[in-house]
Amino acid sequence: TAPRTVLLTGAAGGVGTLMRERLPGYGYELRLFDRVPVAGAPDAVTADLLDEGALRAAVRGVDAVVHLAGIATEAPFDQILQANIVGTHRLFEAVRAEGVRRVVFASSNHTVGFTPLEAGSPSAPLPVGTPLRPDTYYGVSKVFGEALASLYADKYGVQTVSLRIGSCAPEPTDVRMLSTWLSPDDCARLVHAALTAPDVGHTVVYGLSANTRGWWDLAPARALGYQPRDDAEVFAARITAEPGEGDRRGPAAGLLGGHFTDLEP
Ligand code: 15L
Repeated sequence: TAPRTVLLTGAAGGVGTLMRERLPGYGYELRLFDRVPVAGAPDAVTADLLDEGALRAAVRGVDAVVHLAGIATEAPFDQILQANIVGTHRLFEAVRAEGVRRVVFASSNHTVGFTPLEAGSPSAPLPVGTPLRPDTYYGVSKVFGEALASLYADKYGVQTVSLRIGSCAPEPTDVRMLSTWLSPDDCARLVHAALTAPDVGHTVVYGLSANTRGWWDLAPARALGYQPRDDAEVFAARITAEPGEGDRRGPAAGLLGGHFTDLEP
């Protein structure tokens, strides 16, 4: 049966905010969780992922979890370790202990950020099975999360989908995002597909809109039932570069992860 009650972790964050506005439209009843208060949501649970009691209580009784919580960019290793690695482990442990049947994990394109641009083009998009080349400790933590999702699927039968999200924002704001953009509406379509597709085991998919300049293979997401409706190209004139030109400035220009490949923790 399709999940109805869903715990959204990281509900106050960037993607969390966009999702809590949209997922109820698909019929989900959301329970919100974040370490900071969620604006306009007095019922949200305000707790840290490392607070096991609070996490167990939040997970109890839901049909699925959409796990968006964690640090969303590069940071010192100890911070990534606690928030993204230990935190995601605690989440999966709570899920296993409470018998929750499905987790949708927010992974990232930065799991493959050191891949050269040439490896992913609109005509030959980068496959999910490409060697992992994380561009940051942040990207490494997402590789860990995908591995954990795989373990909990194989060992404990939790249905898991890892979404390698591109750039989820209201609009693309630079040339790279003409390739990486995931519109908020398409993100909600993707999360809904990941929550409802049957027999996913552990599935990894890229999450982007149907971008004319998209770099990553959308076939795995489409196989879940995802049908993107947006294309960053409609913003191209405003952002300026010609199709195919890309943003060629700087040392990070030749890599899928863009400026993340240059970030210092
Ligand atoms: C990510 O994984 C980040 O969380 C987000 O802030 C964006 O920078 C995005 O990737 C991106 O690659 O644009």
